[in-house]
Amino acid sequence: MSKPEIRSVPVRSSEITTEHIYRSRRQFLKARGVLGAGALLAACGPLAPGQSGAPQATPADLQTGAQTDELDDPLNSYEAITNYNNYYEFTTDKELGAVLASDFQSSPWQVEVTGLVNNPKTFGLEDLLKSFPQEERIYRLRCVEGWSMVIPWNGFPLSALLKQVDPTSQAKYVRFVTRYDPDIYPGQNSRFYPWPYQEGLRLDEAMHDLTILATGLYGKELPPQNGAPVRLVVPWKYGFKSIKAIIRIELVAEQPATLWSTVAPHEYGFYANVNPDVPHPRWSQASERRIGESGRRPTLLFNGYAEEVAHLYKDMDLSRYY
Ligand SMILES: Nc1nc2c(c(=O)[nH]1)N[C@H]1C(S)=C(S)[C@@H](COP(=O)(O)O)O[C@H]1N2
Ligand SMILES: [Mo]
Repeated sequence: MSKPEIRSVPVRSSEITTEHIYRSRRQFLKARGVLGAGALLAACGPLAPGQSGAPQATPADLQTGAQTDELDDPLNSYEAITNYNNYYEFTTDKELGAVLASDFQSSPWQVEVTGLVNNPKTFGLEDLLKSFPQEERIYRLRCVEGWSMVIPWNGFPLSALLKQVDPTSQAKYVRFVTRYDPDIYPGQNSRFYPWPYQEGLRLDEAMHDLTILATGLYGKELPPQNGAPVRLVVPWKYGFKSIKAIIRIELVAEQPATLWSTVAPHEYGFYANVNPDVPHPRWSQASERRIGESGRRPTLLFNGYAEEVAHLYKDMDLSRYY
């Protein structure tokens, strides 16, 4: 992977005040990793794009680490995010997903939301885009294998969708299912995995504001290899929880089975919260390789989102769950 370049924007003395005010506002917005699409472009220079003297944002600027997450780490490039993937329905080779998924038809697409809900509903992709205001969320994605990226997703909180279907009081968990069709997904011909890919969250995790359904990245529609047309993103958990190409969301009473915990229950738990102190049985989780960087960096508890999510697990022994 190529190293992201940081472009420095020359600042004239007359602009210093503007720059200062601009930055503090941006720090504030960044504190939650939330910036609108306009802010994404504005982040490329001290003046708004289009104002005289302001550098125009170009697609290249969006890919060069000109913007950062709330911990001040540069975003990974569009190139890196879309050419280094885990998508076992297509391939187990991270660099082949982009190639093998390129013809995937993600339209038309429907997501059935069903189970223990008062208003079961099937959403077309257009309904999802229209009914729920799309936001940008800049999140770290930490794969259980020990690599990570910073990705600017577009999408909306899963809680907004769940509120529409109105879970009953029996609903305690949410189950997510990826499409099953071995004719289009070559990997689903492998008998080693219990297809279709399934994942699950506890209802309070699913309702947490950080949990989103992503429909795009870098302001473009979601590429096939990243889970088009709609995928889950749960930034404080290992990447395998963030299931791609969802066709069904089911509210259930019991903890659902997941693909990875069925394949290897001692290696991939249901909770799978990022935790540097709980090693995977075959490797340490204390550090990680940020794609685009050389060397390793320390892994953060809950992937750096502890302040937001630690309360969800106050009754759990964190050393037992991963
Ligand atoms: N349906 C499905 N979802 C999936 C996977 C998969 O193989 N199939 N891989 C998971 C894993 S292991 C990771 S790390 C992330 C990778 O997401 P990305 O390719 O967008 O970076 O997707 C997750 N979601
Ligand atoms: Mo992963």
